[in-house]
Amino acid sequence: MKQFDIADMSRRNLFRQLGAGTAAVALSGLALHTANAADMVKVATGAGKDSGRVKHGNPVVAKPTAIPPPIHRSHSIHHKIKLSVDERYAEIAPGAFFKFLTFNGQVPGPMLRVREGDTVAFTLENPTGSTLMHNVDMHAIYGSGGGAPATLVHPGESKTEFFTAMYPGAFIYHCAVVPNMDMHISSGMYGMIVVEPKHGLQKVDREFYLGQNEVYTDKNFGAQGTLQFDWTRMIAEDPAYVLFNGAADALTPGRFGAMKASVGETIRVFMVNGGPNLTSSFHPIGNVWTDAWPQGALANPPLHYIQTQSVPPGSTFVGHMKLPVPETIKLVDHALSRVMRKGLLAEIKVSGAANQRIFRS
Ligand SMILES: [Cu+2]
Repeated sequence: MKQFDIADMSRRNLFRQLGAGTAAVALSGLALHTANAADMVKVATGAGKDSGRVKHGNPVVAKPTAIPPPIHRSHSIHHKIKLSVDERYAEIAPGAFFKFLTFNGQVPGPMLRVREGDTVAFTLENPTGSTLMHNVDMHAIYGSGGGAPATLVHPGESKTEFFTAMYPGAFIYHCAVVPNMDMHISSGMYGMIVVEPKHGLQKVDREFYLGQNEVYTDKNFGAQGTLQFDWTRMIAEDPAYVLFNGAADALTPGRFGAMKASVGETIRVFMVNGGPNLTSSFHPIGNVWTDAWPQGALANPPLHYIQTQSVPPGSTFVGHMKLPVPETIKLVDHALSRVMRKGLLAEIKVSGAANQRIFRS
């Protein structure tokens, strides 16, 4: 672990040397997902041919605790759910800006939560200020393209589809616009819909929501300024960034804040891998997945004490962790070059009394 920490610090030092020390943003700032007038600053130069129409906005980092609560109903209900496209330039790393394509201005897009048997009227809205067409393929749906054709919206359009959540599990939703769905997902257009089984989920003390995706930019990790999407690098599956929640080291104390929990609690982590191309080897450093549902397959009994779980692009993972001792758990993709050199890190700070029987140094 020591080596990991040392190397991690040197990467942070790189940020500092690059003048990024002022980039830390308080976690409370994450609530400001919606652009306001101050965000509507036009990009002056070097941001691509459509830059004049795309706003410069707040960070796209989704707050990992801003998710719907667990469902305790024993009957079905009808939901009206709307997602809005939000294209914006935002910081991908301190001092580096990228044109994100998002649902509701956050990466991953909002976690949606329904119960098996619920019905949904789902609307995708694409504001007039957008530059591109978008849609949503939701893996929780029986129907053509997971609803992608039914929700294809040009800028200024809004479309609604109806579906019944027929089967339980945690599923990805993502933009699937032809032919550039890979670029749209890489730029942030994915999220998770949880269809809880009729009997509900096991009670836990806290829940967290993470999304992993890789971003193909023309300049490498650490470069400053405006980064352009790099199609050649995407075809080669050679991303400059691999990220949790849309920014380098997003969920760490020096950036948008670590997740927090207490000794004695059990927590649930929902993770969606947008990809578009890389499989994640999802691992909690300093802990283990006590209960693990690969593929977010909540209809099945969990596996136990899983160290590292493959999460393919276009899929999800749900896992529980027990927290018997105080520690900082680093959530990583165990393809560790992505952690050390491409920005992928999320931390959970576990506070409380030590248990010398379980661990002491
Ligand atoms: Cu799209």
